Amino acid sequence: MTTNQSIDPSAAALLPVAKKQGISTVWDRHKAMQPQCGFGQLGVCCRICWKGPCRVDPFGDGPQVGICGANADTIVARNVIRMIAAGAASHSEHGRHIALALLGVAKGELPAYQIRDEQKLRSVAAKLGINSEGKEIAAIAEEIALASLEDFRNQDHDKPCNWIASALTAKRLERLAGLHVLPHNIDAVITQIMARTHVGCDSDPVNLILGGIKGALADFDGMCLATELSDAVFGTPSPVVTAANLGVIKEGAVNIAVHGHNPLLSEIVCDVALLMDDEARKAGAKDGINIIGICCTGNEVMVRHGIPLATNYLSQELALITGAVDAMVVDVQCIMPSVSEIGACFHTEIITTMDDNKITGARHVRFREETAVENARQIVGFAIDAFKRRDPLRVNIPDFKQTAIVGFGTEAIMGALGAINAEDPLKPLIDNIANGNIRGIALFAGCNNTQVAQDSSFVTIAKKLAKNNVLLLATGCGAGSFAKHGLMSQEATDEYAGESLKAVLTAIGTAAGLNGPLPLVLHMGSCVDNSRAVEVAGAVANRLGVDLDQLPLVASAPEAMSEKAVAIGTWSVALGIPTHLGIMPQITGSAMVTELLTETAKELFGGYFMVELDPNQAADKLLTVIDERRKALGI
Ligand code: XCC
Repeated sequence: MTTNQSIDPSAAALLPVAKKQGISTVWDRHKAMQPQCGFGQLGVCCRICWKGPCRVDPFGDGPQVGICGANADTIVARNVIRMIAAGAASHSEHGRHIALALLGVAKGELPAYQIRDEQKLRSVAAKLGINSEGKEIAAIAEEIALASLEDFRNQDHDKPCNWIASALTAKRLERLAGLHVLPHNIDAVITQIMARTHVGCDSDPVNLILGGIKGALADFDGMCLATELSDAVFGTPSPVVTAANLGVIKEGAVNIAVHGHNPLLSEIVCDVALLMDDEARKAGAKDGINIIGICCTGNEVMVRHGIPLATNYLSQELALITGAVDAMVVDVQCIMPSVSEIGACFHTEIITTMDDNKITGARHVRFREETAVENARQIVGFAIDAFKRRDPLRVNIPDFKQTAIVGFGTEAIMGALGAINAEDPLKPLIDNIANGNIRGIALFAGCNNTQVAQDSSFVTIAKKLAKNNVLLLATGCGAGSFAKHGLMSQEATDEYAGESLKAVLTAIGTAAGLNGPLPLVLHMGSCVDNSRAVEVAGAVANRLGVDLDQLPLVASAPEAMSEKAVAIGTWSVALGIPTHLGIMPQITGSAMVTELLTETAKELFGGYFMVELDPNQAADKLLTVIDERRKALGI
């Protein structure tokens, strides 16, 4: 293992174990894949029809157009917007699943679930313009579920989706409407992207990219509803102290890893694990059942219930190589197919649960909301049985874990600020931005990628920004990186925050009853929870009477990998946020598309992509952008 692979100490401890046991990991496969296809890296390989594959010669010597006549600009634009469509489909399908579950709860058909946060439900109703006065909770829930599902059904092209219309500033909505990129129906917009990129359809790269931006905004809509409805059903996050990294696995417990994205399953597994704890103890597990999280399912249960996070995307296989995970139960997205093979090298049950997400070699328990408790009991039962087969001689749990204070959703941030000024919670934040104590705000999102040493770019950029008094927010596997490396602790604030940022975080944290500062990085949740950051930013913008593209706010996805990250980055740009990528996006085979997304976007949306692979320089560039914005605001 070299630091080229990961800076996570658990990886350093476990990769030699994997090697010794002849188990290949994502890093081995990355190495075996070299050199990677240059045409693919540039985005100039077209596989959209069977006359192809075609690829344009980037050096100008060979063919400059595909067999149908599509040039590099068209090919690159088509490829990237299909990625956006897939990302939007993933988040929105997750959102639809939650909306349908909320409808089931409202109708009394799903006894395993309740509305855990009625206040949130009412505030969601208000946001969507639903009058909840004098209505029963179930009736309000039904109206909200139907209004959410309307975002998948509306056929009026001039009527934007309900959630996006409720989430953005009036100025932003007007700007997006003017560019004809406001989505009216998530499903329709995704379908349009697939249709317009079919052979012989849209070949104008600008028109294609605008279609992609509409798809990215549909992605945003799906994320907003997934987040807000999940809060109503499972509870709104509030600060909780927990831990992260593979040291959260307990030798004496039945360890069940929940992995994927959708909390509908993991929430019930957590509930049922409590009920079956005795059974685990009877099977010899002196510490009962220990639920641990991976990827965004991990983030969901971490921010709501303080369930410890075992790891983020790139080291999901290493959790299995500890030899102490008895079951890995997965729902959807970001689950490496390799886990079933590695699970089979140990006693570990890999359990898939969703009809549209099976893995060859894994056990499948068909999860249904109607039978959620029964399904979860079966899953926990498999884990307990597996525990009995665990080989103690093969257990290698790295002794690394860090304390993490997590659970900073919009309400928690407003609550903490409200402890300083109850009448006007935004005032302390705005005052401290205006006087420069907080130089700006950076939202970290996105995955890990084998092209970067795992977590290294996140950690390097965050430390530099914090030193320069930038307030840090994080979601997804970015949040996982910070939690694992101890940056979501009060000690990290003391150690890494610049003086003025430290003073602000200390004042807020102390007033909010944390007995010290807020953590250096605020964990807002999973990837769909990026919508929470937009909510806070929108409130600040509204209060200042400006739009999102005027705020000293930046986003960074330094280790991005998935199609979902492409969609998120693109809506971030469309909302006016300068968005850093630390991975070379697969678009550079077209100078035109590259310019559109990094330059022209600035004029159209105020936001734009900035690509910088070196994390130190990326931090400097983000600081420059923050300062530009401050200057324009006259602060
Ligand atoms: Fe997946 Fe959300 Fe990326 Fe992590 S950050 S690798 S998308 S789990 Ni979403």
